[in-house]
Amino acid sequence: MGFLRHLLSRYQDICIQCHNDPDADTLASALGLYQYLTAHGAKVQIVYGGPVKLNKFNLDLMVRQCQIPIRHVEVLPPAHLLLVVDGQYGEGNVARFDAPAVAVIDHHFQRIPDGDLVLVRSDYQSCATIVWELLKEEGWPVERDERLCVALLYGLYTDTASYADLYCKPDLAMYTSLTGNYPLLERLKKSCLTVEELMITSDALQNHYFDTERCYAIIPAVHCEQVVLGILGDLVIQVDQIRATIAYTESDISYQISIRTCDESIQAERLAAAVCAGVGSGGGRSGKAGGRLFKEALRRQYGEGFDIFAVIKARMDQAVPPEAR
Ligand SMILES: [Mn+2]
Repeated sequence: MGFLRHLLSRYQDICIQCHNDPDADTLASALGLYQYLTAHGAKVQIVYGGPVKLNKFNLDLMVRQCQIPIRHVEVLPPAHLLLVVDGQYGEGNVARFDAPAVAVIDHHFQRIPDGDLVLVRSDYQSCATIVWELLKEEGWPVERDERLCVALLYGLYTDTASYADLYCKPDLAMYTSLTGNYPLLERLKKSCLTVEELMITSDALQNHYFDTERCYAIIPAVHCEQVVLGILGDLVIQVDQIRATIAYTESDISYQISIRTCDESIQAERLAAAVCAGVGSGGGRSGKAGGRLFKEALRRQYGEGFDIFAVIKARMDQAVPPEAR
């Protein structure tokens, strides 16, 4: 029996919880599950908690146009099952609510014990892709619903730096399967940066490090979304002497990275894999790559007070050969 059928066979009153400060991926995942579960007779609500209320232009537009019935709560409404999406129960970015039963669908590093209500695929680049696979498994015709297609694609888009860092097979499969001509998606894609993120971008450019021997750049960005890292990399890789860039930012349990290369002696996906080796995962294709370095793994390897810049620099020095002149 598929995961969703299994949920439905046990629970008919379900509260879907998005992670705090919801992003497009958690919203898309919630919508997909909401549609399927309500269509099969369950009573379903979508909520999120935490101090920050949805206020970004693009997410507001997504919520309205894709009709995602999400609301902010301080107290969990009564439900038989709490279903956490794009995050894990008990994690810092998921407001903790007491619930009679908890299920989790997520694509981050697994920090909770396995269970028959837990589905964590850490190698997936977006939670939307996991939901898409679950819906397909139940024969749900995702592609017939434009709102849902747009939501799922936008979740993937924002979690993979505008698809640029897209490398994982299942994520690519969803991309190929759902891609179409959606005016709403085009509008959403061109609304990824907030004014604040524009400032983060300019700060990050200001603070870049340029290695003159190996001709690569490291671009540290204040907490931002993957899409911002991609924009930074796409810009800095165009600097004449630079052969590779790595932009990174801190999120709650990991560091996100985005890599660009333009020299055939340095392959982006190999560089991402080398930078993430043993402490996370990364991959990519044709000059673009992304990945994550998990803090817990970094602490194990480098000690409590590790310096992320030094770690990344050491790994870049190892992986990027000096330029042959
Ligand atoms: Mn996600």
